[in-house]
Amino acid sequence: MAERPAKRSRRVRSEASPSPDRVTDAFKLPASQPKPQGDKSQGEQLIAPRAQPRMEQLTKSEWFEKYRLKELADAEVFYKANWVDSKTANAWLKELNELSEWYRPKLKVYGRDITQSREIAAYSTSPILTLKYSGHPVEIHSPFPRLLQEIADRLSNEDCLGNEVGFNHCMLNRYQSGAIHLGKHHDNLENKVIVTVSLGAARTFILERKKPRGSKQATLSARGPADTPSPKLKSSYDSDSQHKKIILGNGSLLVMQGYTQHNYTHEIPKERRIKDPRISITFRQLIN
Ligand SMILES: O=C(O)CCC(=O)C(=O)O
Repeated sequence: MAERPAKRSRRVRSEASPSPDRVTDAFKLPASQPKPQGDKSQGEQLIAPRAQPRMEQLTKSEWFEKYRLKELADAEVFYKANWVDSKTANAWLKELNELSEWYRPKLKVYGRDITQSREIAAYSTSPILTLKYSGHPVEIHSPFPRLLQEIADRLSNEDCLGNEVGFNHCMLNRYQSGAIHLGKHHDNLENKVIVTVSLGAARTFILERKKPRGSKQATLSARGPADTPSPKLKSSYDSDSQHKKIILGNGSLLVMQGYTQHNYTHEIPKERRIKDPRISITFRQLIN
């Protein structure tokens, strides 16, 4: 099936990825929200709703010292291989494959609907969260399935990212083989932290520095996340910091935060020699 051409325009947009262009508030339950009914199968016992996650950025020094890709200027990207062992990763892959919510999202390209080659399944912690992807509403299911909640809890454990780094949205991407790719894009700039857990076939992930308008040595103007000031970032435009290939292995963890989405695009290129499937679990923090 046709995929959106990666170089259609000089301006890289987030359309290749299911980034939201409208998000309604998922975190504050409105006054009209019905009280959760809970599981009444055992007497009148009600299950308390899960507390909404805290959604801060990763600040743990261990991650900055051990896992940060320091060569990427003006970005905070962390990579931890073997976050879980291959047995666990394979079991997760098998279970997620069986979810019933997989579908192929559509993109609008030059006014025409194009069905993407990869499949997605999307979940949120709150049923009132909505988002659109290239003009199409994303099919979001709520709450997280048990396994995804378990993985989110592991991420927010003190032994991992820490309990202030929580997530209210999760998108799965399924690449049936290396012929399936995801074009160059950046994610919605309001995502403060994006975490990718990779399961199955190892795939290449390319981060590429966005070219500032005008001269190569120009100062790159970047807007910060919604709740931070908007500094002018000096672009250190040397070759090392422009381009980075990472092989996302089975059971690995990739974290992007800070100004990464402002300054870099990312993509999963085609690798036709790869015949096995891969699922990526991307946890995000959606904010208005
Ligand atoms: O599959 C991946 O690792 C990349 C996913 C991605 O770039 C995205 O969801 O925006």
